[in-house]
Amino acid sequence: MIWRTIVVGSACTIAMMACGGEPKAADTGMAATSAAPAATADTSATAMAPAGSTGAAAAAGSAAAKPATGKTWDVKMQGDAQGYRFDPANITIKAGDAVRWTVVDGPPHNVAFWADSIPKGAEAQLQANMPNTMGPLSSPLEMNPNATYTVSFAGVPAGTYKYYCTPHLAMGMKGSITVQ
Ligand SMILES: [Cu+2]
Repeated sequence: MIWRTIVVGSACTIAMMACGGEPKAADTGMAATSAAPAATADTSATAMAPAGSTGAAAAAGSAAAKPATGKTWDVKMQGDAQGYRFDPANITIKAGDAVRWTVVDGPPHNVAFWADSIPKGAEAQLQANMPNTMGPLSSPLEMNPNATYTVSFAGVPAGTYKYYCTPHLAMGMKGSITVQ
């Protein structure tokens, strides 16, 4: 009786879709597997972050960081009653500008670009322009209010660079930078 209550309760809490949707999804093994990445993203997301970029990451080692030559744009990293978000989420900058992300509340936050969303040929230089990455195109986790992370967009192709916060991707914390 007690055991049954716990199993049903946790499956509904962690994976509400499974409870409301198809009966077959109630299998506890499936529920645990699908729920785990989102629920524990802050510890396990590093390994799963940008898919399919192993080869490009190796090539990234050949690029040297290029410092910004233009303006620095500020983006806040927030998590409060209104949700987890980058503010502003979408910005347009010029080649050679930099973007500086600042933790306002709700850390840990980070900045991780989808390798398959950025312009062709951008990956090696972008990787080189990202300090202290914890994975391909993935910044370290910023733990403290007022912590900043700055990326130069010098030497990278024009186009749109989509990114997300690894711990809060499941909560919709995403943004984009369009380089003109
Ligand atoms: Cu975040």
